Amino acid sequence: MAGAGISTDAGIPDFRSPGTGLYDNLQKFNLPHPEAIFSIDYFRRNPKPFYVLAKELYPGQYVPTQSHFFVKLLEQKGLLLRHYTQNIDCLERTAGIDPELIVEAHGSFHTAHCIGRKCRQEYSQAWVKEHIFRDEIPRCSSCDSLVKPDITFFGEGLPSRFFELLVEDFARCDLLIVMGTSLLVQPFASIIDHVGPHVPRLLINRMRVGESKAPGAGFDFDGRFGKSLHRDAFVAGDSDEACALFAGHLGWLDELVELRASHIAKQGLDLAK
Ligand code: CNA
Repeated sequence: MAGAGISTDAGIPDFRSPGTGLYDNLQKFNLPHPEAIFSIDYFRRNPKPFYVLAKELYPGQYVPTQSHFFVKLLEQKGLLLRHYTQNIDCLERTAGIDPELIVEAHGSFHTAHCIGRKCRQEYSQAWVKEHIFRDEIPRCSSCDSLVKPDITFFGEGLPSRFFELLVEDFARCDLLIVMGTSLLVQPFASIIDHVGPHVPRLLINRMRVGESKAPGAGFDFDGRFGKSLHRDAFVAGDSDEACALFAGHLGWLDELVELRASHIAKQGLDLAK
């Protein structure tokens, strides 16, 4: 399970990191509150701030991080059951992870729809992108309502794929890795409790998050609710460093470094620039 923290080293700000997170840097939009930029009610009234931000963060301008390629490596080793991400930056797809193995729990820029209540016409990513980069608000050619990328805003339901795969996947999971998320957004945050009671859970994050307030609800790193249930571990720090550390212990470090390097070479990118 992943969140915005696995993409910060690619240069995409997360929401809640103090100082660098998006929520501390939205003053120019004059919003009633920071979450408004991703709220469906506010978007219907004033879509411009979202589209300005979408242009800045648009997928395709960033290189996946070591953390994304660690997940790709798990796939190559036949160890990845599924990658549940809250991210909308499409960097998992860019890293070459099989889309069948990805659940984009908060949607993505990959498709878009008219938000007219009766219309719901689908639009391609390319069509929406053209508008965004011309600083135009995309509007439906049939009903003139706003067209919005299929990312899940506050006030909207999660994609059906999330609920369809969740039950079976989490019942089959034998190690849950959670990286780069504050675990504050529901229902995503609570699914850590859907794995079996003895399945080890590893949190890799800059800070401890998602901790138990009651037995069986959240991480219990210190065994507060009984040593027999002590199956949670926390690695503090950057997810890229932690992924490199684990890859090293597993004897995969060269493969991990090579995966990212060959992606960069294939794309003809020069990261020194
Ligand atoms: P968040 O609430 O901003 O939390 C991010 C967490 O990651 C924090 O606890 C940070 O301490 C931690 N963190 C930041 N950088 C690193 C790093 N390099 N290594 C390890 N930990 C790090 O973001 P969440 O994902 O928890 O919140 C869910 C929202 C954020 C979803 O709805 C996303 O769509 C949304 N979002 C996505 C992106 C993206 O697609 N890249 C960017 C910003 C926000």
